[in-house]
Amino acid sequence: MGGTGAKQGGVVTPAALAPVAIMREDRDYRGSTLTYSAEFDCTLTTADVDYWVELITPEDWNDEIGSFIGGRACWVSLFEYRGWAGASSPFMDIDDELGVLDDESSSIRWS
Ligand SMILES: [Ca+2]
Ligand SMILES: [Ca+2]
Ligand SMILES: [Ca+2]
Repeated sequence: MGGTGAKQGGVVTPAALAPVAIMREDRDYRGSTLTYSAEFDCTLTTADVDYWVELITPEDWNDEIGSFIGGRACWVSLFEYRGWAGASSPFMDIDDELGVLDDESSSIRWS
């Protein structure tokens, strides 16, 4: 497992299909948007990983996310470093303020 992808066959790419998350540059859903989309809904359990991004790109979005809104029944977990390392947030479907991960998130998992 690595890079950008999905167990279910959909590929997580910005601005395609239906959103699994809309990232916002600033807290309270403000600022620029970065949309991740996929072909399938996430599975109901959060014991698996349905989609993932090993390193947030483009580079100006790394250490920039301030809030997000999930979609496709997906919950989102953010990580401080690339490769899902460092501090992380629990799976959440929406978050208006990321706390210690504000401007620090570098990788993502969806479930
Ligand atoms: Ca920011
Ligand atoms: Ca980081
Ligand atoms: Ca799941």
